[in-house]
Amino acid sequence: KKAALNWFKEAKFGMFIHWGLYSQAGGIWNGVKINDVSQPGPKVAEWLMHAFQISRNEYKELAKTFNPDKSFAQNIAKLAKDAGMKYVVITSKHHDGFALFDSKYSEYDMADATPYKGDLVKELYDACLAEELDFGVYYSHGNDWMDGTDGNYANIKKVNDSLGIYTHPSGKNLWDPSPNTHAEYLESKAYPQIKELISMLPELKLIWFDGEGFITEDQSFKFYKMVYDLNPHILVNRRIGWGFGDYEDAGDNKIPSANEVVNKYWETCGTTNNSWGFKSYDHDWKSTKETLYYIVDIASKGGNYLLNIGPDGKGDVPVESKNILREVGTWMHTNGEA
Ligand code: FUL
Repeated sequence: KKAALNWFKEAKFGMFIHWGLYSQAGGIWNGVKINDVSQPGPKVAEWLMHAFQISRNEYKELAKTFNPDKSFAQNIAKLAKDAGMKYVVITSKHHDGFALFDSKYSEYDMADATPYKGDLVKELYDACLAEELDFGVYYSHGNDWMDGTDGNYANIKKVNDSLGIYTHPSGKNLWDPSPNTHAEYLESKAYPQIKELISMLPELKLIWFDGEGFITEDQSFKFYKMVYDLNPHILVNRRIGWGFGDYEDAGDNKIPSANEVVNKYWETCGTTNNSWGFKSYDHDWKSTKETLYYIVDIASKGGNYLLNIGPDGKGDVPVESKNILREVGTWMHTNGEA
């Protein structure tokens, strides 16, 4: 772990990519903007299924039209490299349960359910290594609206409440839950998929877990041990749950003050507008200046900045995002940081 933590400490600047079936909708469903729904929960575009309470069968239909350009992986790797980034982290499976890779444990994935029929995670991994960029995957382990039913949610909340631990108030599929238990989902999908990713990606640097409010301490530990046993060089983030993370998370879009930095190894993840996934009508972009301020302030406090892009359904990155990254890259190269 020590070598991996040293790598992380040096990396400073990475690219986060939120991309999946929801990217095709751009935050709009049947003509309604996600910001206009009354359903409580985040109004970010990757929460489409949750916000509109789309049934599992209907949501699955989105896979039939998910057919991005073949140049996606190359384009993204180049964009990250030119921006002076050192690592790339992509949503291998977000809360909607769809895997961007070819999984033996679910048909609901890029290879089996889409006309693209490929493995986008592997393609991006190869493209990143070719650009000498390091590679990580985001994986929503605690939350899976397609296969991780919610029967357990009430129990977990009760236990958490008694321990004074916060449980996300929403975020479970209570409108059309899957028939299995949450523990069955972990055994049949989440644990095996984590193993698949690790064996498929021998140079994997980190796994960015998410959805920690929904799993027990034993389950968090099982994830931690599984990763460690298969490849001890892989780092895991705080959101694996229950204090097992290798590095701290400063909170979304949050720059901690110097006093708030409690761990030597930490990261801030941030958006370029106000959504992680592609939201066609969100034009509230951070300026290049503001982005540079984030990079420098976070680096000066010893952290890493994981800056997000949300490509659309075809895999195109919004032009405003691309421009920010290009200008940041120019600054990085001029100042000898890349
Ligand atoms: C959160 C998720 O619910 C968001 O969709 C996003 O992935 C963010 C980085 O983490 O927990």
